[in-house]
Amino acid sequence: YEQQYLDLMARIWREGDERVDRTGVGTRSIFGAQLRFSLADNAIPLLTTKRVFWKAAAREMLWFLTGETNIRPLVLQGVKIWNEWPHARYVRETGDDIALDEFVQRIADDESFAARWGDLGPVYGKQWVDWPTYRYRPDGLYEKGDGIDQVSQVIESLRTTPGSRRHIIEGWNVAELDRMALPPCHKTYQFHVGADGTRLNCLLYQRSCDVALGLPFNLFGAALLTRMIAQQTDLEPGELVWMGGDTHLYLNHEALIREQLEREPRGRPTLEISRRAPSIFGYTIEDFAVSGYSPHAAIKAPVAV
Ligand code: THF
Repeated sequence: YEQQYLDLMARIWREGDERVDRTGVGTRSIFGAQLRFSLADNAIPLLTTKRVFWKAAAREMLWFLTGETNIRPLVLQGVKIWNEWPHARYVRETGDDIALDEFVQRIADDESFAARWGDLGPVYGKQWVDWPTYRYRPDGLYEKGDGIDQVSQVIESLRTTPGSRRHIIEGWNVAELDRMALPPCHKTYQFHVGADGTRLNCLLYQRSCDVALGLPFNLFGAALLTRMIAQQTDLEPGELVWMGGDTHLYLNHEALIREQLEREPRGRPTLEISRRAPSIFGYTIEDFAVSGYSPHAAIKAPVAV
């Protein structure tokens, strides 16, 4: 299964078009890519050709499910993957050229500082469980309606109308993109019950994908979400299909890419979920265990902001 990832990485590096991207770092990119992973028998798409900090990816997924958009809960759990964006905004808006580590420490120590500077805007979690709605009044103006919990709705629709083709969690709220620190990359999750009615499949559409740093996290996260939803809906895990739009490698990840492509995959890790939580919102990190994971060493690389 991992070979698909390595083949994609090799192909982008070999054939991708070089372009200057939003971050100014530069990428090689292809447009349109697909990967497929079986989730049967607890199989999990977790790369072994470098150590992936799957607990950080799991904590990020649990954080999405809380509806939270402030990085503080992640910071307090030692998850660093979202720190760069609030830091960049702080430096830009205040002119205070504080170091990243120091900024993150302040987010941890000072709740009101975190409230002011730690928020990413209405990103994933907010849209997933509290998509804003508007009610039109007779006078033609509109007022705020109740938020939509897409996650609960998908679980309900999987239970009541499994054959539906509308089991979708959408992050791309057009009206709110301009208030997000970053518009969603993994923007659409579609769930699907296989023809025999017992298996839950997931298709993730990602509009923009950092193959070296982000994709390993995104694949694990999507697989974990599918596993939790399968458990909540009494379905067996089926398949994860991943589709990428602009699928790229950053030019400054060259050393990582060369190193990783020389390594051989090591076995097939599995993910066990130790208990069925009372609802999709009731899982904790202690409920998840990965077995059979003895990866090659982690490879450090800078994230493009
Ligand atoms: N922006 C860019 N340029 N790449 C991304 O992958 C990305 N994301 C999220 C939002 N914007 C993005 C953030 N997710 C790492 C992993 C996931 C991220 C961001 C960074 C990362 O640096 N991983 C390292 C270290 C992990 C750690 O310290 O815990 C790694 O080696 O995996 C894609 O959703």
